[in-house]
Amino acid sequence: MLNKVTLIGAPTDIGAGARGASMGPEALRVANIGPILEGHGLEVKDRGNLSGPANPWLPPTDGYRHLPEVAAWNRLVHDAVYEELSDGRMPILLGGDHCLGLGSISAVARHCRDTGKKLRVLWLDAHADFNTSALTPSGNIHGMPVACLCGFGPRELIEIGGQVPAISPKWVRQIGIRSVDPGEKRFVHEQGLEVFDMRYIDEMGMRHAMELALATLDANTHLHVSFDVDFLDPEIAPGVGTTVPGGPTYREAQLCMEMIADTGRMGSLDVVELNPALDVRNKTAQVAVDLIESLFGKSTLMRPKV
Ligand code: 5AB
Ligand code: MN
Ligand code: MN
Ligand code: MN
Repeated sequence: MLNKVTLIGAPTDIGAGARGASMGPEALRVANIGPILEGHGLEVKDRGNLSGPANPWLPPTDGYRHLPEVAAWNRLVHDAVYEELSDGRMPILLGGDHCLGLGSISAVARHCRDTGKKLRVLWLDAHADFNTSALTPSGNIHGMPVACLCGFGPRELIEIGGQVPAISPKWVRQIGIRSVDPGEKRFVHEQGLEVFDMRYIDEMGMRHAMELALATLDANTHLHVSFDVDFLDPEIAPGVGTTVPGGPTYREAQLCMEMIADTGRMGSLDVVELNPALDVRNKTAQVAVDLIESLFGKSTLMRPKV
């Protein structure tokens, strides 16, 4: 794993259905993300925040809300993430809502094409984010990034990384899913996304789900982790715009992160959908930072002798 990381703030809620994710980057900094990562031996650079268009808070047109602004933010994210990867650093995108996964992952895919690496995307989320303008119940583009990355979306969103589609559905593993819209569900099956939903995690356990989700990684794999904070159960993470009950507990989420760390293959990370306006004393930001520590190898790892 790279030991140089770069924090990239993208303070926007342009793709979301609730205002407030624009305050996410600062809440993560207030929860000490930088110094805590430094405490794990990483060299941390904070590039500060990107500056994109304001949120005009308009209703959707033709199935998309704020399409030009979403495209503008994602171009900024793409360029920053691509630059850091080219510099041999691991970008950590501090969102911002999840529409930004589009810019981030299209840059990662481009970097993988440049370097001949195999890409795997781990999507930690309550939602599949596989809507299109025809399927979406809301028009909110934070519910569409995976579909856009796979080539299903408007030109200005699918072409950001230079190649359409940016990724194949076969490269994606989704964990923690428990809220999928009816048309979206059909489309997920049709495109063959690999989904480990909460029922699967209940029945088989987080350990088994993660073993399968990480099974095809090899020495040449770049693993991108897209961490939508609403992945977590709202009991521990109330500070998100779209809470869905029945998510992973603190321990299940820790195990998930520890198993990712054990692979040593994580090359980039998004932390998105944190909404400080809905949080309680910044506790969701703190939980997110705790989990990020585990992603970077914090673990007690003490085993009984018997
Ligand atoms: B998130 C919903 N499926 O499309 C839609 O938080 C919710 O990035 C999307 O996962 C949630 O509006 C997007 C109902
Ligand atoms: Mn999401
Ligand atoms: Mn979500
Ligand atoms: Mn959300």
